[in-house]
Formats: sequence, C-alpha cells, structure tokens
Amino acid sequence: MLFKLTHLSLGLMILNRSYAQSVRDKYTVQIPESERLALEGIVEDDPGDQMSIMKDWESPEYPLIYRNPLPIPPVLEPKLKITNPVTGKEIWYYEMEIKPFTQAVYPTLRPARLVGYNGISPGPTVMVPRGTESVIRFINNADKENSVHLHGSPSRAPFDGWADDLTFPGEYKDYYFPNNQAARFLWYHDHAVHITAENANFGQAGAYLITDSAEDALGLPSGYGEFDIPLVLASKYYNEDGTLQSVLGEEQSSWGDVIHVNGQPWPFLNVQPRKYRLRFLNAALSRNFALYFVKSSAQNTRIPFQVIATDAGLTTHPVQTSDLYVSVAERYEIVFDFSGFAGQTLELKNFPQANGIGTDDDYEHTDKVMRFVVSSDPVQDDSRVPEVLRAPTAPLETNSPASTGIDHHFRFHRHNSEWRINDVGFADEKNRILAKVPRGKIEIWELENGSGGWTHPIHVHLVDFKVLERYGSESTRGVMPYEAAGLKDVVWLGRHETVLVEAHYAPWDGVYMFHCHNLIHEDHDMMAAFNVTQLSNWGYNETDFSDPEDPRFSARPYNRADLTGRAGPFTEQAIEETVRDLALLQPYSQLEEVEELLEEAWRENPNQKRDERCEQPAAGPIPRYRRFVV
Ligand SMILES: *[C@@H]1O[C@H](CO)[C@@H](O)[C@H](O)[C@H]1NC(C)=O
Ligand SMILES: *[C@@H]1O[C@H](CO)[C@@H](O)[C@H](O)[C@H]1NC(C)=O
Ligand SMILES: CC(=O)N[C@H]1CO[C@H](CO)[C@@H](O)[C@@H]1O
Ligand SMILES: [Cu+2]
Repeated sequence: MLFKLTHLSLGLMILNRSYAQSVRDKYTVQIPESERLALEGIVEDDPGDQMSIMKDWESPEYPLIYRNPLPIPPVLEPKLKITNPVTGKEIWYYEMEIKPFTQAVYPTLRPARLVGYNGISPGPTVMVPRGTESVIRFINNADKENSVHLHGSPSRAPFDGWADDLTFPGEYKDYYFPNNQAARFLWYHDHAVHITAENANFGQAGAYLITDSAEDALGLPSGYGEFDIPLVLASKYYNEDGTLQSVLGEEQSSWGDVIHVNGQPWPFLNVQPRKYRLRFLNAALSRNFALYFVKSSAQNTRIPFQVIATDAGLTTHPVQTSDLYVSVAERYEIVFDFSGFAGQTLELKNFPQANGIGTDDDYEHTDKVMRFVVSSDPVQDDSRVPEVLRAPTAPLETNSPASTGIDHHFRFHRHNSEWRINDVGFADEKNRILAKVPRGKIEIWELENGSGGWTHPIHVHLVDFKVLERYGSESTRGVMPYEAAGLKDVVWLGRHETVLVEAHYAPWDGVYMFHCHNLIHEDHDMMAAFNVTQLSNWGYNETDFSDPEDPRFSARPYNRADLTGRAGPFTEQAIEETVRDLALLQPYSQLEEVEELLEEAWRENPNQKRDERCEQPAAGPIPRYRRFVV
C-alpha cells in the first residue's frame, strides 16, 4: 500500500513538474538579476510538512451551536454630505470611533472585552454608490494604535492603511476614499504594524459595499440584510473564563476553534424558500475555509450554488460549484436557491484542511459554520441570475495574458523562524521595496509557496489581478473556475503551490504593501512593498500622494471634550473645511485625465524601462535580514 502510494505521488510529481515547465515555457522570465541572486541564496526552514490530527476543544465547550440568530451589521449613515469644490459632486463624511465594548459569548461565563469600530464587531457596514467619494474619520479611543486599510480600494498611498502610518489612542485620522470602482464588496480592517492580528481578532473589521446601477439592473436577489446577506467569517479561541484569547506572542498561526459568522459563534438564519445573495468574507486571522452546503438530513450530498462575484465584484458570468475555497481576506458572493428546501434545514459546512490544500488545525466543530432554517410557506421570488453579469474588463480579461513575461518572482517562506518574502521582512526598511513598477505598466508576478507545511493567502494592495496559472509539485487543482471568472486582490497559495498573477499597476503612483494575509505571518514579518514610480515622460502636474507616511495626512490629537461636545475639529464647519481642503488637492478627481495620459505615454513608448535606480546598501551594523535591492 505504502509502495503504491509512493509511486502514485511520484507519478503526480513528474506530471506536475512537466506542467510547471510547460507553463514556464509560455512566458519569458525577465526578473531582475538581483532578485534571481537573492532567490538562489534563500535557505528555508524545514516545514515538517505533516497534517495535524483533529483536536477537541481548546476554548471552553460552546453549548449553543446553531441556537443563536445571525446578527446583521447595521448600515452606517453618513454624518454629513459635503460638496466637492472641484467636481461639484457629494462627498459622504462618516465617523467611526474605535472603542472597547463587551460581548457575552458564553451564556454562563464572563463576557469578552472586545475593541471595535463604533463599539461593535463586525463594524457597521458602509454602503456607498459608485462615484460618490467618502471621507471617514477614524477616532482612536482604544488602548492600542491602529491603521485602517480599505481592502480592495485603489486608495492613494496616505489613505491606504500603511502599517507604519499609525493613529495612537487620543488621535484621529481622516481617510479619503475614491469609490470609483464597479459594485463590489470591499472591507475595512486594521493594518497596524505587528499588532494587526490582535486588533482584527478583537474586532476591527467591517464590510464596505460599493453599489451601482448596472448591478442593480440585473435583478439579482437584493435588499441588504433581507435577501442580500453579508457573512463575515472568523475563527477564535476563548479563555476558560469566557474572555477572548490574545494572540500577542503567537508567531505561527491562530487557527481558532470557535467559528463565528458576523460575530456570533455558529448562528442560524431563518430564510424563505427562494434565492438569496450571500456575500462571504473570510475575516479570520489564519483559518481558510472550503465551504459547502448540505441538508441536515443528508450530510454527504453537497448542494450546488452559483458564484456571482469575487474580490473585485461581479464575475463575467455565474459559475456553478458545490464547494468554494475562501482563504483569508478573500470575498466570494453566491446566489443560493432555497426554493427546493421548504420546511427543511440546511447547513453550511467546512472541509477539514480544505481538502488537503490547507494545513489549518482542525477541531471537533470547525467543520461547521452555520445553519439555514427554511420556512415552509411558498413565496413569490422575482429575482434572477442572468447568464451574463458584466463585460470583461480591459486589459486583463480582454487579452489574457495582456503582457509577455514574468517580471517578478516572490517566494513566501520561513527562515530562522521568521516569515519572509525573498528573505526580506517589513522591518527591513532599507530593502523592503521589492519591486519598482513604472506607473501604468502591466506586470506578471510569480508567487511561490515552496514549503508544504504552510499556506499563504497573498494580498497585493492597489490593484486587481487576474490569476493566470496555478501549479506546483503537488497541486492539481489549477485555477478554480470561479477564480478565473473575475478579478481578485487575494490569491491562495496552498501547499506547494505557485501562481502567476497579472495586474495593471495604475492609476496611482506611490508605495504600497503586498503581504501574506494570514495576519500572524503578516505581523511577523511576511510583508514587503512595491513602488509604482512616476513615468519620466509624464509631464503632468498633480499633487504628490506617493508617500504613505506623508505628514500632511497623518493622525492628529484630539480632546475628548471636543469630540463629545462637537467642538474644535468636530464642528460641522471644521469638518467641512477639512474635507474641502482635502478635495482641493484632487486625490481622485483627475482619474479620467490620468488614465488617458497613462495610455498615451505607454502607446508612445511601449518599452518604458523598469526604474533601476536604487539606494546604496546601508552601512553600519549587520542587518537582521539578508539585504538586496531591486
Ligand atoms: C518611489 O519612487 C519614486 C520615483 O517615482 C521615488 O521618488 C521615491 O523616493 C520612491 N520611494 C521609495 C520609498 O523608495
Ligand atoms: C505645473 O505647476 C507649476 C507650478 O504650479 C507651473 O508653473 C507649471 O506651469 C505647471 N505645468 C503644467 C504642465 O501644468
Ligand atoms: C522549495 C520548493 O519546494 N520549491 C518548489 C515550490 O513550488 C514550485 C512550483 O510548485 C517548485 O518548482 C519548487 O521547486
Ligand atoms: Cu502566510
């Protein structure tokens, strides 16, 4: 038996190696020489590469599985609508205070103390129509510093939640967002250096929906909280007394044994026998999900459903599947039709270790997510799922691949017990910019998870990418059909997997992060940056927003009395002035002009060279990290 297995996997490996080769043959490799040398020098820790066995509770046993209703995060109303002095359009101004609150999770134990946006978790849902800019003032009234990232938004660098752009307790920062994208499910969450996992675990994450008329016209199931339901997944550990376990000091992963949906462990939702739009967001620290639906009375038969959206909004067409991988930070939206299940209960379940692609620790109940209780009375359902959801997006979907070669190769690995990318971590300030991409260029990046003992969901800020290929010594799944039908901003590198992602590095220049979204890995220190550099023949004036630590946009101190009494910076007049001053700098209002000029610059000079200028390696003490520059 063992002999046979070995032969089988050896055969698979040879087969997959030749597939990897044939993929590589399709693309020219044009990575910088310094990057090639750095890759050669990497020494990896031994991952051990073994599957763990299923465990019993680590938290106190949770007695109310499927007994509490699913909470729906409330929609946040803008506090003010201010006219943009440049465009004449409205800017919606919101406020969120980051503050402690308690939640009684276990009925007979102490309540957990959490810290969330406006004192709830998930935070309130922001819902803005496409084309309406927003400014959100995040006020830190907590006990730790924060930084806010609107995940999936092409925000200017100073508003992108750069990990070192911190807001300390007693400070606030105004974030300006474009909302120029087609309808999609963004989310806002903490990104503070080294404590992102802790802040997210204790509650700092929320949904942010851009809506538009094109999507509304499709006739999909609609009505936030009614037939359009956000499902924010998380997985946590509790202490014996019912309080939430801290993850400070954890440097491997925090899998969690208590699955939450919208902040409630294993909830149920009463539904009607009709179609629902369900919006999944994996907001866990480390756990990846492989989701499927079954009837409670037939646990072995998976029920098919239609995927209609990815991280970047609608897929081009619905994709039918009966299981769905959702690694950390990914969003997938589905339409599930309950009409055939009147009077029955259904369960949303999770495959252990994601069917072998993950390495997550499993517990007795981590195979369960939530229950749907379908009422027996028939209802009228006029919603539909059209066969075409949108046109392909140029250039990535109209011409695939839209460029010719592999521009960068990034290996996500572990060395000396530290998580790194090409042997660099975020703390290595001199070397953490691993790519310089000329503004407007289309690049292919190869993202590699060499080791089998860990997996990494990779997020690239600023851009949407197309997942072109997935291969690896033990990977046979390729690009999932629902992944291929849309654009993404997170891609999962499963065990031994390598992917090719292609993105258009536009429209903004500036320094942005890319990193593993297993937040424990991200904090310790699997995060680096890329610099979208200005074109030399650009000849165009705009305000410089390229520096994520630009002091013009840094957090500012406030007095508690000013906030509660709406005085000082919190009067309507002061807010209007601040927002108008920001708008006058035109962070987003020149978008069309910028895009046109970028296109023109590339048409006239298609061979814009990579900017190879770089700093001298720093003199001084021997660095913690191997150093190299792009
Ligand atoms: C990013 O590139 C620009 C050139 O467009 C350069 O001026 C800037 O210093 C670079 N930033 C960093 C942090 O290297
Ligand atoms: C750019 O701005 C400078 C200073 O405001 C001005 O002198 C110059 O004419 C502008 N150039 C263009 C091309 O608009
Ligand atoms: C170190 C290691 O195992 N590297 C492998 C990572 O995956 C790629 C593609 O799957 C292989 O080509 C590497 O050998
Ligand atoms: Cu990782």
